[in-house]
Amino acid sequence: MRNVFPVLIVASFASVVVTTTRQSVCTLSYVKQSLPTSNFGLTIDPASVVVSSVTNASVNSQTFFPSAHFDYCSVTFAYSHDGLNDSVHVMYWLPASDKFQNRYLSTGGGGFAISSGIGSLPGGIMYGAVAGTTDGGFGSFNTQSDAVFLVKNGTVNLESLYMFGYEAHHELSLLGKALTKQFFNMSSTKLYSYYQGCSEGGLDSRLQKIQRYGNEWDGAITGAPAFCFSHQQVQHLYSNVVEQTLGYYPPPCELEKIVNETIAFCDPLDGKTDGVVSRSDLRKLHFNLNSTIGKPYSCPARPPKSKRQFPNFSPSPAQNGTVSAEGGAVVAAITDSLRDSKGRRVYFSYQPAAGFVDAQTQYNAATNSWGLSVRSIMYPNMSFNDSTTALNDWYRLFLVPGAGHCGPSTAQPNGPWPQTSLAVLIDWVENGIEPTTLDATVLQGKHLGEQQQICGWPLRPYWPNDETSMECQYDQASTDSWLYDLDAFKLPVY
Ligand SMILES: *[C@@H]1O[C@H](CO)[C@@H](O)[C@H](O)[C@H]1NC(C)=O
Ligand SMILES: *[C@@H]1O[C@H](CO)[C@@H](O)[C@H](O)[C@H]1NC(C)=O
Ligand SMILES: *[C@@H]1O[C@H](CO)[C@@H](O)[C@H](O)[C@H]1NC(C)=O
Ligand SMILES: *[C@@H]1O[C@H](CO)[C@@H](O)[C@H](O)[C@H]1NC(C)=O
Ligand SMILES: *[C@@H]1O[C@H](CO)[C@@H](O)[C@H](O)[C@H]1NC(C)=O
Ligand SMILES: *[C@@H]1O[C@H](CO)[C@@H](O)[C@H](O)[C@H]1NC(C)=O
Ligand SMILES: *[C@@H]1O[C@H](CO)[C@@H](O)[C@H](O)[C@H]1NC(C)=O
Ligand SMILES: *[C@@H]1O[C@H](CO)[C@@H](O)[C@H](O)[C@H]1NC(C)=O
Ligand SMILES: *[C@@H]1O[C@H](CO)[C@@H](O)[C@H](O)[C@H]1NC(C)=O
Ligand SMILES: [Ca+2]
Repeated sequence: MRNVFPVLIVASFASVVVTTTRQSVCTLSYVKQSLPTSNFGLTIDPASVVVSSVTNASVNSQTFFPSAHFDYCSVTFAYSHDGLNDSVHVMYWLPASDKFQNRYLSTGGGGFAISSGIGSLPGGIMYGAVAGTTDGGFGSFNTQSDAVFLVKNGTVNLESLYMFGYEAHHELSLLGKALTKQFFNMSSTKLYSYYQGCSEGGLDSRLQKIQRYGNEWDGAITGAPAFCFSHQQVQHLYSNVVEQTLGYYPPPCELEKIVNETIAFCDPLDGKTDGVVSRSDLRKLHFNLNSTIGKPYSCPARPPKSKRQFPNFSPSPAQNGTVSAEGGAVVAAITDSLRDSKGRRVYFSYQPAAGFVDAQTQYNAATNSWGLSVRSIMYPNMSFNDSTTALNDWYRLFLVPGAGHCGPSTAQPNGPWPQTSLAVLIDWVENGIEPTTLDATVLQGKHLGEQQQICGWPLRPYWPNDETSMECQYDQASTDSWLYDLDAFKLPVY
């Protein structure tokens, strides 16, 4: 099992594997002598260590990093928890010595995947960081936590659950930082440590880990955190519950039409007609869903595709019709979000103009529903402005206009995407440069490559005069529309 990983790496980048003079430290013997020796309650299996040197690997521009080419040393090994007969695999990519910039990065996964395999590692290497990923002990880097959730039917595998929740990433960082220090002879030099992940990768467990192990990282990027996971999963079911309760199952084309109409109405509200709803809050205040009722829609048939190549693709017939009152009512109920029988809110829903993916047959796309649990928990007795100022000292929220879940949205292609957040975070941590706005790039469509800025909460973007100069403005009604009260629960929900 363990020997497949380096092969994967080489194959995916079609790189030449050679050991150069410059990377002469990328050898089995040097890595073995650099392995962590501290007693973390973990035992590394020396026979499991695999090392390979890769030169001039190239990656194309992706959601979380721009295109680049670089050399790296790939190291994988397995460890077990003392007293348990288990086996957890970790993989680290180490930059060439002359590119190393005293940084370490742990990378996260999404959904029930604890990591993105090698997919996120280039994003660390290109900033001179050692980048690490873990399999959580689930059996392989492709095995997700739900596959090992049960020991037997009815019996939860608590070891796997804790690993998924917080242990595996804690250990990944412990071992990765120790390896980095030894490998690069750092002794007393400060090693800056980071985390980057999205969705589950930003999950409350990762936020929770920041609470549990406060000194573990110097900075973390938790994109679209899937926080209050249990409640959030229920929210995912809610769209179908609405459809069942109201007895109306809107054709996907009808929902798409409602989304398109919402985008068309809301796009100019931010002062710039660019196909991007930068102020979804203004839709909440100004858009009446009922205005879509009666609008004609039509979508072509989706013919069947190869099951092998497109396992998640389901064919559908051509659809046409007009938006119905029932369709409008379903969308209104979904947007209002899940409430208990007394009308108290359980979780928040999609931001307006997001696609209604849960309402359809597949899960996962646009949410943009970032939450605010942190401010009121940390600073319960401060005014909104004071607590926000205190919070911004160490925690900043950036609402990405028109984005999908953990990536740009095809429905709003001109929207900006923060591709280089790690560089911004590094500048904040290492150079004290506070990100009042976040650098972003348009990653698709006719404005591909355009640089934009994203406002830091609670300020919101607005183009007051012409479409070229954006202001980050404070808007009380907007702020209020973002403040949710999860009052269905007596205790704070984490
Ligand atoms: C590395 O690869 C890039 C293309 O991916 C190429 O342009 C460049 O010349 C290569 N550099 C070296 C040192 O081989
Ligand atoms: C430990 O696990 C290995 C492989 O999974 C197995 O071969 C071995 O018998 C186990 N040892 C004990 C003491 O359970
Ligand atoms: C698991 O247990 C439940 C409850 O005993 C039973 O209904 C179900 O069929 C079992 N599932 C499998 C896959 O054995
Ligand atoms: C660390 O020091 C050892 C001993 O001096 C040396 O052989 C090795 O190349 C150094 N490692 C790096 C990454 O420079
Ligand atoms: C929604 O807008 C997209 C992008 O303009 C378009 O491709 C799609 O056909 C529209 N859908 C409907 C139902 O009008
Ligand atoms: C939309 O129409 C429904 C049904 O006629 C009505 O109950 C609801 O109040 C309307 N919503 C708004 C915001 O006008
Ligand atoms: C809608 O579909 C029906 C039945 O396939 C067809 O007769 C009609 O022409 C279509 N209308 C539009 C506007 O495409
Ligand atoms: C907030 O105020 C309440 C009531 O005055 C007090 O009991 C609580 O300790 C305060 N909390 C913090 C974090 O200061
Ligand atoms: C909060 O701060 C904003 C500017 O950031 C200001 O416009 C607003 O008046 C302040 N509100 C209160 C209640 O002080
Ligand atoms: Ca706009």
